[in-house]
Amino acid sequence: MAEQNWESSLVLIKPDALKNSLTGYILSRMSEFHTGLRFAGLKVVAVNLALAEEHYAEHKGKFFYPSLLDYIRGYLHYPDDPWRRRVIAIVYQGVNAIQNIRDICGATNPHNARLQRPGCIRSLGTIVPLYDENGKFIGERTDNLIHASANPQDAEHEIKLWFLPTDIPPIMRTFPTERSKEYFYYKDTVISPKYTPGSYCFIGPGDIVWKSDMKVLHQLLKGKKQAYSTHAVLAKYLINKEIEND
Ligand code: 3AN
Repeated sequence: MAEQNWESSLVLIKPDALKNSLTGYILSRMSEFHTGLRFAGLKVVAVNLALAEEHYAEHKGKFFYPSLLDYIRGYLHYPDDPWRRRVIAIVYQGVNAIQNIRDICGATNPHNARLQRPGCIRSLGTIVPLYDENGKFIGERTDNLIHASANPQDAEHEIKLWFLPTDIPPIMRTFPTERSKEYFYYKDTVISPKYTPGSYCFIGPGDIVWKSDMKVLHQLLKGKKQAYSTHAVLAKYLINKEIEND
């Protein structure tokens, strides 16, 4: 029998799913009644550039990377409706949540999803040809409706990328947190412990933060090499704020 692991997973209902009115269908397919999965966090996110770049960092440099950023940010499906450019981000928890959700989603490429697992969510997706500026075909974009974490390491990284600890009820937080003793300000891509005119305070004393983020912020202030990028910490603090990095 497969090992029974209690896991968290990040699911993103992407702009093409919203455009095709598949949100209710996806939530129903994932519902606790059908899958045993529980919501731990859920929010509507206008995806800022830092968040998109961090989320898809592993694909940087590939031919489809620029279109991937435009896709998750809603520019491709809502070129004329900025207010519709958003995704629904969900943290699910449950036994073997990661693989269970991946099975419901199906393969990355919607054609393969259709062949391998008819009826999976991504079988409803599509692929779109991509051309360079000279009109030469360079490959295909996979509009696959939904993102789901691939493994426990990615799930932890992605949940901490999209969610503040306080977006998740205390009893459901599965990663260590700590209370900040300091202020952290942000202005023009620079993080500082001191206020300067026009800067934005994103963490204050008493705020609950991911422990691993606090470590990165301290490494940053001491000028040390960081465990991961500053944007991976900052991006979630910019979500749905008017201060964005683009
Ligand atoms: P998955 O979302 O199944 O975990 P990843 O993480 O490898 O797949 O890819 C992230 C996203 O990048 C996919 N959801 C898809 O939109 C896009 N993508 C991945 N591989 C390709 C590819 N070969 N061609 C075009 N787009 C791709």
